[in-house]
Amino acid sequence: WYFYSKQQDETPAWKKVNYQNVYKDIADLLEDENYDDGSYGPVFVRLAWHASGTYDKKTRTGGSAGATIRHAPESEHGANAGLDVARRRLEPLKQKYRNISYGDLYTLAGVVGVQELGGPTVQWRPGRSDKQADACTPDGRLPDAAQGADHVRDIFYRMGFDDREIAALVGAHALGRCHTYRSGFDGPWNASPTVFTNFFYTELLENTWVPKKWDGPKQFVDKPTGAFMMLPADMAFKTDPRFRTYIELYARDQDTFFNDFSAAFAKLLELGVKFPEDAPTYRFKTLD
Ligand code: HIF
Repeated sequence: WYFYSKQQDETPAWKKVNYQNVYKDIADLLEDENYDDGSYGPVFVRLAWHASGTYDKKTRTGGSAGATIRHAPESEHGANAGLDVARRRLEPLKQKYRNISYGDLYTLAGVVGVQELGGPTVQWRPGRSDKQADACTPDGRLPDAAQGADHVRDIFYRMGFDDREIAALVGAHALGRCHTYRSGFDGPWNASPTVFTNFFYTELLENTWVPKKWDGPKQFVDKPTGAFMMLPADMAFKTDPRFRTYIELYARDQDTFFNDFSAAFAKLLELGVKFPEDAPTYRFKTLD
């Protein structure tokens, strides 16, 4: 009996979780007709990305491993405004699956968001372990939407991405919208913000984008409808010649976009994580 109980105690927490069940439970949390465009998927994708995108390859700090995004001061960083909504939505699952780490829960929620909204399968591994507030990253590691191509490159090169990967990631702005009470910007990027498509690229290339006339921060709207938006940082992908090559590729070839996005997003969620050697790689089935 002693031997048996000792064995049990030594099973690492991450091994005691059925991740396909967690996937299903997160998927069941997505739909809510009273929230935004009817789905928490987009804000889960943003949570997973902001939890991960603090990584700095030189100092090997940041990334999703510690889930420091849930602690102040990181939770209060301007770039993270509104993500408390996503964390609160997921909290009951942390209570239900006591052995899951927040880092695994938040990144898995991003995978669910992408897949359940019609995007590609994203490979994912468990085994992140949470850290306390003293591991919070400094403000300024996430991109500033008011800036252009140089800034976007500085931020994503720091994480270890190249131009093609950055251009593939930005297609996620087909999902969701900007909220004046979160970022100050306003509106969705296209007409189907709860479906994962390559419309970010097609809209960016096919529309004429003009500065929005308003008191808010500088952003662009499509002419003539004004229904859709682009951030100054999004516009950089159209004007920068090296980014633009990939934007044109992904606009005409949705399969290549899906493949490249899947790889780049999986890489993002793993930045800085030291996985246990026996952590399996999951390819989750989507719900029907
Ligand atoms: Fe976003 N992003 N992002 N983003 N983002 C916003 C919303 C979403 C940037 C700025 C913003 C990526 C890159 C960049 C999503 C996913 C990803 C908002 C609006 C801003 C300002 C927040 C709000 O007001 O609610 C910048 C400057 C980026 C560098 C180019 C990633 C590639 C596109 C890495 C990525 O995956 C998603 C999803 C949303 C929508 C959230 C929602 O609540 O609907």
